[in-house]
Amino acid sequence: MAQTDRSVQEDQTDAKARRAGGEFVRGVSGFRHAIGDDGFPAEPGRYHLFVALNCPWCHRVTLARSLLGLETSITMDVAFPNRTGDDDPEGPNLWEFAPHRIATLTGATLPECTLETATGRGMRLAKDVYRFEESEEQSLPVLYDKHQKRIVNNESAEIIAMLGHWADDLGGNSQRQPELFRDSPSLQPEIHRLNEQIYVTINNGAYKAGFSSDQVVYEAAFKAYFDTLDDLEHLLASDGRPFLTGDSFTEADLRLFPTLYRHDPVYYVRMKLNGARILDYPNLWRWLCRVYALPGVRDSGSLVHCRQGYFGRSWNRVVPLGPLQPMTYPEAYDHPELADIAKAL
Ligand SMILES: N[C@@H](CCC(=O)N[C@@H](CS)C(=O)NCC(=O)O)C(=O)O
Repeated sequence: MAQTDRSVQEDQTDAKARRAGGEFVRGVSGFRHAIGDDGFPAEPGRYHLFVALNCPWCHRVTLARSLLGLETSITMDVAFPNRTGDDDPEGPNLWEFAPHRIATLTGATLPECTLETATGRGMRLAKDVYRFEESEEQSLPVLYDKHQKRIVNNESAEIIAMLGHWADDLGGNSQRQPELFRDSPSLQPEIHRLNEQIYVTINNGAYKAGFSSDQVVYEAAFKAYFDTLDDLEHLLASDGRPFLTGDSFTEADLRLFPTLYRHDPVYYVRMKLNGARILDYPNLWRWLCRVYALPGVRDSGSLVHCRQGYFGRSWNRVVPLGPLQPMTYPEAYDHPELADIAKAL
């Protein structure tokens, strides 16, 4: 069996038994074509993304799209943050393109949500896009070819690498983030090491803590999550580097951001990761504010969608209002100095 790249996906060994034992085990994405392969040339205006803004894997992809200046040449549809309920004729837990739906958090529709605009069939569900290719899958993100009306790939780790590699051919501007996906040999080993640690203990680790129904699994995931936050805090503190591998923003930073962006306002409560706030890690907090200030990052995500999505269904649709101290989020991400205040307290 091929060796699992643990920076991309979860090891599936005994997955069935582990799930039965209460462990959350993430499945593997089935569509793994690549731009540049036969039939998928790198052309501006040809590709489309299906995403949900509460999904951290989708956030990787919207970040890469914005940071690489691909907002116009790669179109995008946004699903409603709460998936279908038990009353849906197609069943529960399905991503729906339904801009008319009302968010309980705001009492209004969400302006970012769209209908499905790429297949030419106005499909209601992401599952319908898969079903058109006789697939039972239903996850987001999806990279779609509007010319062939086909799914290219549904693995975020591979989608962001493709957007990085073909940014200029796709009509973007790779010079906006010169070190992003530039494969500089000197940085690659450290980027890969960080990607694997961050995927296993932070990106997927948060779900293992929040979605597992076994205390031992939860506690192991909780410990691994905060051990890695400690490691990263020390890494940044070691020489005051602005980004994880040094002076440049790289893929390792891009992969860490979606989880830390969700930690204080969502995961602290929803994933039971209440060991500390990111605000309690002065260097990680300043890193989070630094990345948030990069051109294209602020608009690549939405905490309204995150809060509505993560609390919408399993929490009786009642969305917690906090945190309010030291200030509301995401406004707090414009204030790197808050870390010093938090430390002084
Ligand atoms: N390995 C995939 C994971 C994608 C994923 O699990 N997405 C979630 C949303 S956060 C999803 O759509 N889950 C629904 C499902 O798989 O049924 C990636 O990174 O793209």
